[in-house]
Amino acid sequence: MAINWFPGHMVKTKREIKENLKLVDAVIEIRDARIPKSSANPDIDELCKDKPRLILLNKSDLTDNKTTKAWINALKSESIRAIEVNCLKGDGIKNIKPALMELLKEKHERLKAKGLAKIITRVMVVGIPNVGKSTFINKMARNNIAKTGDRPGVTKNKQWIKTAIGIELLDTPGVLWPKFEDEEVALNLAFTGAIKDEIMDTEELSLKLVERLQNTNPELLKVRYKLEAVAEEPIDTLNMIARKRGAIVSGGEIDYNRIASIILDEFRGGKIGNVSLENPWKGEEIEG
Ligand SMILES: Nc1nc2c(ncn2[C@@H]2O[C@H](COP(=O)(O)OP(=O)(O)OP(=O)(O)O)[C@@H](O)[C@H]2O)c(=O)[nH]1
Ligand SMILES: [Mg+2]
Repeated sequence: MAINWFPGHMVKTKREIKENLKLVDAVIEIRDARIPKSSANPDIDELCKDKPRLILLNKSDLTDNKTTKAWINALKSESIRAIEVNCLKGDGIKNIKPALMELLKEKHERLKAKGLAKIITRVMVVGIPNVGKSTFINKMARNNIAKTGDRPGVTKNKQWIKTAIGIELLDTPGVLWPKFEDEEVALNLAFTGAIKDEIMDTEELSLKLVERLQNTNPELLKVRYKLEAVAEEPIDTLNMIARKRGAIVSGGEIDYNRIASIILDEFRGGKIGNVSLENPWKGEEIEG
């Protein structure tokens, strides 16, 4: 499935991230907890490699909890500091300041030794589109300042926001990278809403999602769409779902466009259930 994901404004955002890094003490990178690996932008890695960085696995309310915990531990074993959060509700938010202060401890001690008291900590918030960067900032600011939306590309310009805990945050537009090596990564990004639906074949995407879910979480599909069983072929499962939901045009044909948006919306909104699309166990699944 061909996905053209790299609009020109992302080049500009990358340039701005690079310029603004000089102004900040640390970076908070937000990833989607359903896809901690696919939502890790290698360009952000490269750009931010010299700054203390805290990773937030956001939308943890939509994942399988055990898998998210395993991701946090897997990242920890690579010396990457990560925290799971739900920025809509605020779960996990209170752990952010202590983690940041820990990351900046040496810097603060150096400043103190020079007799300089650093009061304000400036942090740039980065990540791929639609992961919840602006929602996070609004939660920290305790009032809704940054514009948010259930689609990628809502934040168009950078903006500084003050918080009540001595941290200033810089919101940035979401960025992807120019080349996905792996179709699985591209699909994960598309399933979770990081890529604009307008530039994709959503009918094909919904079929790929049904295929994925019937392999990994068939029970969830069965329960959500009241199916007795999933079919062997994903297209047959999709057809059954469409009939159950009445996504039919006159003459009894399936309305693939309509069922595609139903399935994608319900998946993205967590209505199909809590699904982690990636796990940190390389190769073998861990049961139990
Ligand atoms: N379920 C759930 N939804 C969330 C969470 N955080 C954000 N969202 C939703 O995700 C969508 C995107 O949020 P934004 O804050 O606009 O994302 P963004 O990263 O700023 O997006 P761009 O500016 O487009 O790059 C919105 O519909 C939010 O309500 C969360 O923790 N859980
Ligand atoms: Mg935003």
